[in-house]
Amino acid sequence: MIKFRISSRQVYAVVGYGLLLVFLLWPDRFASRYEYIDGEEIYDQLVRKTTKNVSLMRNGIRCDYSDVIEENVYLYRRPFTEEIINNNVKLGGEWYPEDCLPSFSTAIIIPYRQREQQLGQFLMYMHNYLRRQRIHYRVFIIEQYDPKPFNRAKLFNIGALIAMKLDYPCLVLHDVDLMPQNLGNLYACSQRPRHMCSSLDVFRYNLPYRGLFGGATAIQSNQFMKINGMSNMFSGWGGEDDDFFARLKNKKIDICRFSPQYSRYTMLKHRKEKPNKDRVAFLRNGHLRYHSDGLNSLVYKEVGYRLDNLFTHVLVET
Ligand code: UD2
Ligand code: MN
Repeated sequence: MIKFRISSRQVYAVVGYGLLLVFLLWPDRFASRYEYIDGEEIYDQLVRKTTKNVSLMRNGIRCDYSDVIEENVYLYRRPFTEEIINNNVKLGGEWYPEDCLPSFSTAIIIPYRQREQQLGQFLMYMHNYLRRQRIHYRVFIIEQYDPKPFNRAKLFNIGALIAMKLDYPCLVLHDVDLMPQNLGNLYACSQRPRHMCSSLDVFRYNLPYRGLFGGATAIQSNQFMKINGMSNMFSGWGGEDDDFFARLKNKKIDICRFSPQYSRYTMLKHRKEKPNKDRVAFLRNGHLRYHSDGLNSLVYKEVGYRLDNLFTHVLVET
């Protein structure tokens, strides 16, 4: 009889390689499962609402969105990623279809500072993408002008106020480095606030945790008002998205997601920003400030407002 002796090192190696194999062959093994809205239900979940000036237009038939949703075309490819096709975008980055009446008006709000190359790529692709969706939209770039730590949530509050003054019923709060890959992910608000990028390449197309509400979200303006917007106090990287989610939960507003085929995004490469070391503490006691920290306490200085060719450029000191 031959006796095998297995050392503990070998055991560790086998377990280790085993886990690695599971990780490689079964990528979503450890992902968070989540409920989602399937393709066929998407249209019924959307809130059909436009700005007044668009609803006063009388140019005939309503736009049809069924092909956009059903076909869910993969668009993140050339030429759409490389050049603006038939540029008929209005000054300030606004567009609506001329041959039908759109059902949705969406303000796309981008917090921004020193990501020039990403901004160029974003504008190019997104104007191709959004026009194909036949919605009415306008892109707002809210740029932090001061050198203080970057304050993503505060920039969203500023953008939301500006968009709401212009009567936009739906806000899409969007990172500059995220590109939606499939066309069926309509940039319109669902009844419940929506986490749009639940299937992201840098997370291996998985949702890391159910409460993740960062990246790209769609929320009705009145819902954003109801939660007093986002906190102005998270400066630097992290936490502000979780606080946003907690604010919704506090008002018993449930969120939703579209199915993964509709929620695929790619994130452009960048180095990781320095995390805010107070983020966990701020998050933990955030509930004490929901009423006093947000839209109703927003203080900032507008140092520029310009209608650029592809976007409305708001320059602010935070
Ligand atoms: C994650 C979240 C993001 C946000 C962040 C924490 C996802 C997919 N992304 O992204 O939504 O919650 O963590 O704050 O869940 N920005 C600039 N200039 C800067 C820094 C940031 O323009 O110097 C803007 C830009 O739009 C960028 C966004 O802020 O996309 C988020 O910053 P990030 O991309 O560095 O954060 P990331 O990828 O870790
Ligand atoms: Mn990023």
